[in-house]
Amino acid sequence: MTTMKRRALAGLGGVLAAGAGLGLGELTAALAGGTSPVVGVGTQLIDLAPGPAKDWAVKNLGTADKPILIGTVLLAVMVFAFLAGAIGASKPRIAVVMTVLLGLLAILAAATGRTLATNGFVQVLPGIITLLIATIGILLVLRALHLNPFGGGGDRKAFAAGGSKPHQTLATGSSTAEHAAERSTERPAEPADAPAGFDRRRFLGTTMALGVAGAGGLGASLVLPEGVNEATRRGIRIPAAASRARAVPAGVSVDVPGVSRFVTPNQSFYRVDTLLTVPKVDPRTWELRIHGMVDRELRLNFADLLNRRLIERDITLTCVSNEVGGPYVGNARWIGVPIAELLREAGVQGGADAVKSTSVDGLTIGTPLQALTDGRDAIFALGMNGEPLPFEHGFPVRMVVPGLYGYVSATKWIVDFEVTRFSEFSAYWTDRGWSVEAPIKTSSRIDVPKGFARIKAGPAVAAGVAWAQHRGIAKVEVQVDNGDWQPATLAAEDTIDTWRQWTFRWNATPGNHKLTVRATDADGQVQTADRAAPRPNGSSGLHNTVVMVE
Ligand SMILES: Nc1nc2c(c(=O)[nH]1)N[C@H]1C(S)=C(S)[C@@H](COP(=O)(O)O)O[C@H]1N2
Ligand SMILES: [Mo]
Repeated sequence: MTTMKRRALAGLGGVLAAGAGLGLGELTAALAGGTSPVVGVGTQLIDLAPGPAKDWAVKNLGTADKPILIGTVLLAVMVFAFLAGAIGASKPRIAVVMTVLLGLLAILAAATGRTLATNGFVQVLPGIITLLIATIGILLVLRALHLNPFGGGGDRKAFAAGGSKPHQTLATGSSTAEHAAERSTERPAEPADAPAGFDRRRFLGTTMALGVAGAGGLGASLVLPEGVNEATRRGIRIPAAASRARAVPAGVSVDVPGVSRFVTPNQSFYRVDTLLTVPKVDPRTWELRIHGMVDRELRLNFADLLNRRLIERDITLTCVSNEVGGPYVGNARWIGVPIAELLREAGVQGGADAVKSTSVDGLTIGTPLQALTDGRDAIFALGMNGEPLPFEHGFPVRMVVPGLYGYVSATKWIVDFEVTRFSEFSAYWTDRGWSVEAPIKTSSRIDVPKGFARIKAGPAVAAGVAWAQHRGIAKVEVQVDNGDWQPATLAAEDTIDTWRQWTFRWNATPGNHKLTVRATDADGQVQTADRAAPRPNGSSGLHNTVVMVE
């Protein structure tokens, strides 16, 4: 057998050994909980990634960033494992060391990553299984290739299992013509110090077993139901709110095709989070702990929340990462428990100015205490648009606070709520260069016409949305080319916490025209034309669109 072929086989063996480790590691994670090796490493990459890299991914990959990251991690592991095996064909000890390193990486990611609400050992168990299985796997592969990683300087010596004639002992029962041919052709062809022989039957058996373990483990981990399922979620009945949202006024939606729907359907509601897999938290075991600088610590389960006074409100959510004209804004009808009432029950102590909330995956968000107690409708939301929260949007419970960007207020999958001081902690995003406090900036967007749309000359209509949550929109104006600012027609206002639609009728003359929009909030603040990137506290600048009039 040629050295090349031998390296290729060893490389393949390395891949299958790592694959078996990963597959059974994933299965352990699915069965016992703990950090999945692939997701654990991927999540660490997200958390360690420099801010600009993350911004780039959010902007250019959107929700595909997650599958792409998982695929990249898997590919990198497989390339590394192949190299480990291939190098092992001449230096078997290195193959073992590299494989152990892979396993250690999974354990390290689990041990240092954001902690789930499980105990420490369970957390790293999938990583340990990965390390053990992958290491045993590579040892078996090397053995089938008659390579001995333990043989001191004689790395290339065959395993001496059962005597000084390893080939005969290892190849028991394989006295087929094939094997004889293999032996007789390869022996003379290889240099004197080449590894002695190759046990084809054992190699096949080993690699097949590893392949089955890897694929089986991975497959089973994917089909095993995790946490609670969709039927359970849909089965939850949220009682009618004691305080209903007021009926949405008739005129909130302008009748122009292409304008965002006033209520964003859950399926098309934007989604921003740092998770590779959506948590499926079981509401039967879920608990929220309210503690810190309070007189009485509160522990509430899901039923406790369902039994409290519920309020229902329309609130428009916005992500700080939204670029001028961007899509990360959506409006929904939320139902839940007023946060202020629970804070009153707990008794907030003097000196506190913040709440640090934590989600089930360990992500932290810092919110000014004032925004939770100043009378606005900050809620622990249980429902969104008439159904229990979708898993992607924080099931079973999330925070919603009118007027603040999501990263400082909208904790999904919340499990912990600690009254504290901003000086006592730094939250996940603040550690990554985003501002500690971030009220939503007054903004507006042109939905129609789309950029570079072709329209007919004559009477034309532009339309879109504007938002300045918790202040309200007072005015929207449109500028054609460099002309005067002209008032747009505002649709009816639902509440000051929701976005507002607008239309603008103009007489389109042939040629290219630029339409620019700006909003003024109810405090009289005119949306600034100064361009700012989303970091550190939200984009600013005016949205414009160019139309081609024919
Ligand atoms: N647990 C958790 N909550 C989170 C986030 C997150 O990454 N993890 N992202 C926040 C951000 S940046 C925003 S804009 C909103 C988005 O909520 P949505 O995905 O339901 O639209 O959730 C917030 N809550
Ligand atoms: Mo966000």
